[in-house]
Amino acid sequence: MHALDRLVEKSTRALAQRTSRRGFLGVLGQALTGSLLLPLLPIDRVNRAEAASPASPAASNAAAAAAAGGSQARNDPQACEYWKYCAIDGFLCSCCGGSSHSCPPGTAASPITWIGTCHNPADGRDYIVSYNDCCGKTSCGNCMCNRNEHEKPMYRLSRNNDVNWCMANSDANYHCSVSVILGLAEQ
Ligand code: ABN
Repeated sequence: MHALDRLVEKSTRALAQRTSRRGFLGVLGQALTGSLLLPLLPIDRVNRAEAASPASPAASNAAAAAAAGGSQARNDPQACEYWKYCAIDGFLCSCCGGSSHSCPPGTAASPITWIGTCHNPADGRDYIVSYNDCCGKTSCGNCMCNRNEHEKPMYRLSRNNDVNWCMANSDANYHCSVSVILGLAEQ
């Protein structure tokens, strides 16, 4: 017989002599009883319950404040979440001495632009928005905002914002970006 077979047989016999069938069944029974009782042990489920329904006033106040903050930002021309900025990419001119739709003094709007369609939560309508870069000064550096809703890849240039649209200006230095409403988007 192969030496390995002999070794396995010997150790199996030694194990069988050392353990009784009753002892084995006892250990098996203990293990089964333990695993059946495990789910009955007290477990702290408070966090999961709170996540499912924020019953505490503090939790619901925090949720309401976050929602209010979000809607406030959608109406703030200096916030990236402002509704008209849905496809903007650049420094907000409203943080650079201009407004959401007008270039700061000393800069000129690019005559070529990219466009987007943004939803106005105030009246529930969609608007076509032109994004113009303001040119003629070095980068403003304030309120960088990059949103890409409905943006198209580079082969649809007029729907892409990753372009310096100051390229057609006599001074092609990019300063900041504005968003100008062109009209209602027809369905
Ligand atoms: N259209 C904003 C912009 C300007 C310069 C470089 C990339 C994007």
